[in-house]
Amino acid sequence: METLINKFRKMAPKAALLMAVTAGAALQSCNKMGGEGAATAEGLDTDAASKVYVAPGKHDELYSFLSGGFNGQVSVYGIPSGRLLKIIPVFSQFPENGYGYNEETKAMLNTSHGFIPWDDLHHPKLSRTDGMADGRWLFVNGNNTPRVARVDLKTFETVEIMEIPNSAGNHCSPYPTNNNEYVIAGTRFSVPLDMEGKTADVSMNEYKDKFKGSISFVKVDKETGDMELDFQVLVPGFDYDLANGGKGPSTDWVFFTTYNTERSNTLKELGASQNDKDYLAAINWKLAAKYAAEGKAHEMPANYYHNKMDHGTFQAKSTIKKKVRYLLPEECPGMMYLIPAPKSPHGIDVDPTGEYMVVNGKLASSLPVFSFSKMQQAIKDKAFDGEVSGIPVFKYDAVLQGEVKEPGLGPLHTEFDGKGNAYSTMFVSSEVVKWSLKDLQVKDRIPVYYSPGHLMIPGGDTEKPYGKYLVVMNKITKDRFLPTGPELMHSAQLIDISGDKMKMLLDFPTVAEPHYAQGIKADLVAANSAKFYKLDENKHPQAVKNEKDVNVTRKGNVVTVKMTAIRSHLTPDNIEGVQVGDTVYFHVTNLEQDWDVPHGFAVMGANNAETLIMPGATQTLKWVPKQEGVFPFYCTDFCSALHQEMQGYVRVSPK
Ligand code: CUK
Ligand code: CUA
Repeated sequence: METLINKFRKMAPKAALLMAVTAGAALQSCNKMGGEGAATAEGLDTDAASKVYVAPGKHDELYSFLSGGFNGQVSVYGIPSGRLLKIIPVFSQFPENGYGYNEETKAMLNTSHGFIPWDDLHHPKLSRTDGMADGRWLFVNGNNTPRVARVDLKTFETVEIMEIPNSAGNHCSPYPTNNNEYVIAGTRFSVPLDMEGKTADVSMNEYKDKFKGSISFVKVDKETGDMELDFQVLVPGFDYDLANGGKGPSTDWVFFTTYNTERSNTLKELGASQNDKDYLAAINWKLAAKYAAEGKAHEMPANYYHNKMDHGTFQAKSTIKKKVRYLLPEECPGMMYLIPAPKSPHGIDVDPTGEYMVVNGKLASSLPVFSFSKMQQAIKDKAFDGEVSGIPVFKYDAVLQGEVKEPGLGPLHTEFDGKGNAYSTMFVSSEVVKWSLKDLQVKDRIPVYYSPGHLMIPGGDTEKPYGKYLVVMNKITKDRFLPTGPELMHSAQLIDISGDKMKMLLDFPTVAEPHYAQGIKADLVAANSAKFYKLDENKHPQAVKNEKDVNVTRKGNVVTVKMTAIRSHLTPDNIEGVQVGDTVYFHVTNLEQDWDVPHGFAVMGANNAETLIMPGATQTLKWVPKQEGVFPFYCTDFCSALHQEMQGYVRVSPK
């Protein structure tokens, strides 16, 4: 492998770049050649089994939250065991618990484009207190139909989804500032904008002048976590890739990598982008907020949904917003700067001290490190090299700390251990590379299988990384697991980073495609985790808290069934009086007041077939029977020795 890497390094930059893009596959087959044995040996800790073994009945040390990528969900794994603890549906319907199917949660998936049952989720970020993950909420981005969502970690449920207007591909998102003042979300694609809410008439050839990017500032309520879109900053029409925020001295800043800075409407040929460099954009979010508060913001029509789950009634509601405020950088001096960066960079990561901004130059295979204090000095000295749409561009050398020497091929993302080291994934050369922030020298490399995307050190994006484990999320699995047809689960690998040398501990399959992840000490989340919903706090309008109060009522052709579930019966269990073509609502209240005793509810032939009701909660299945007959219903979750007896019938009579 070494020789292949060296061959790339000796090539002319452009040829190397193009080669590097396609080289992943070649390297993977190299890695594979030795067969199973070769793929498992390198870097393996001799004591790996005992380091990841969590005995039956014992708990893991950490929670990790991995994005599900194209499944629109978040999966929760215990670290170090790699055991799957939970899947949390966010932007996609989830048959396991009825999310997005039952009447209560459907509204969570409403957008200005209609009901969207499936999206692409890339980046989970934990809420923060003083720069440290606090275990209260998890913010995630919807990538395809731009949205930001909030998961409440008391219940591990999605409680809020905010659509982002003037955005297309909400990829540099979400970034919570150090006390959740804002969750910041940047668009990937630039969009045509005429500031009057009309966008369709712009020709693709006018891209350069008429397309703009947007960075959204979503305000987060300190107590409740409720989100509100405060304002946007409309930025030049580049493509924006990833974001991360400052810490310590750079706390007020957020940084974005950009590509296609020549603003071409087609990137088909890599050569279409002629620029050698793209930019790292720096925005002072505190100053932006100040400008917005001082009346510098304009307003334009917009149309976006804000969906919220009410925990009292268990019902989600959509509100449609019609306006958005925006700032223009050219009117807000000192708010935004551009730093030249290697062409088409991917991740931007800020070290725990807040002094170094690491840009992962995937195509140039370079890792430049920029200095925040040099950037401050360059602002004072006006060390600029032109401007773009009124935004000053720094001189490269004025803000550069240095470049990591020979990092590897295709750097994508970097995290930190809090001991002065950075760890970067090399997508093309399939390795994690450890290097020192002090001298920018590579200290260690470990091969990973294969083609890593993000990596995560628990706390690694905060001021105090835990520094013991590293989870790397690989894009290609191939021979790591038993063959399962053309597609294999993605593979994550757990690496021990507590010593000088990285040591491979564990492979574990992940659900769909994890992009980023977060890790946090188990106690910070476990201590607040709800065990059930209190029945006396259930304010669902159709809740029934006592079996004696169940009933079936009719209004026109709408039949309302208020029913209960408790071990081991559904009440009522014989329902009469329904006719073909009626709209029937089964409102099922789970009367249990005990941890981990959900009941399921399914009706034969119902197209919204099932739901799962948590203890103390009420959920609703809608059914429009199309045939007459006697239809059974039953509990789908094996809840007691009499689970199989938890059943009943509903009669549907001709109209
Ligand atoms: S992206 Cu997936 S590997 Cu969407 Cu954060 Cu870099
Ligand atoms: Cu309730 Cu099975």
